[in-house]
Amino acid sequence: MKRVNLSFTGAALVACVLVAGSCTSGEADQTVTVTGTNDACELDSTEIGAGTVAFAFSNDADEINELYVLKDNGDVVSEVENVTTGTSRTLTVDLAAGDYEVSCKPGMSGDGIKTSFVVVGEGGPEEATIDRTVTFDAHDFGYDGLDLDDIKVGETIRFEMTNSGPQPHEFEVLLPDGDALGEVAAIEKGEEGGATMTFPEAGTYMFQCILIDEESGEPHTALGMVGTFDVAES
Ligand SMILES: [Cu+2]
Repeated sequence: MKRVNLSFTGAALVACVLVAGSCTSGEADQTVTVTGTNDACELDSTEIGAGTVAFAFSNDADEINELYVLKDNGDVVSEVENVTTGTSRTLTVDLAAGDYEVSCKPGMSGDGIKTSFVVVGEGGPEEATIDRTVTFDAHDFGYDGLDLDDIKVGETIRFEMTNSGPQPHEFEVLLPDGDALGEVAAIEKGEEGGATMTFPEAGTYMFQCILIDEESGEPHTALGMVGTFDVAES
């Protein structure tokens, strides 16, 4: 019995990235179909009811693919990566009313191919109240102004990142057990991106940019874009 439970938990964790409590392994209220091809990211419905939504994603592109669900300001709600050609994965998320996009990334690179959709009605997660905003800069290869001191359990931080380096950069935050908490998705030089994260437990968290430097073939983590910080009991 124990073994069955463990493997189920593992599968649920792999299925989606938890971003500010918006990812769920619970029963979906509805299922929509997303088909990724080489040049399209097709949704079978562009008006969806608020609540728990399962995005059944089929990768019909010639390359490995990933699917993002984004708010209209570019914030990542959730994502699924490493979906190989001809396979399907389901991304289940809680959505409140608002404007959103799905983005498919054949080859797992670039801005992605986007389709807008709208969520209507009551339900879904409540917007977290932001306790503080951390504004910082990403460059080749590091983060400047990233103040992660004195964070307490339950605190909600809005991260606002500007990329001043020539290369694209991202900002991923990992929980003490290594699972993803949230991310500022990869942005190009001169662009700005953001993410809102609530810290659910005490411990040592990690932040990183795992994009690849084409010149050296090294991930940006190996070039200095990685670090840790502590979250204390409140
Ligand atoms: Cu980077």
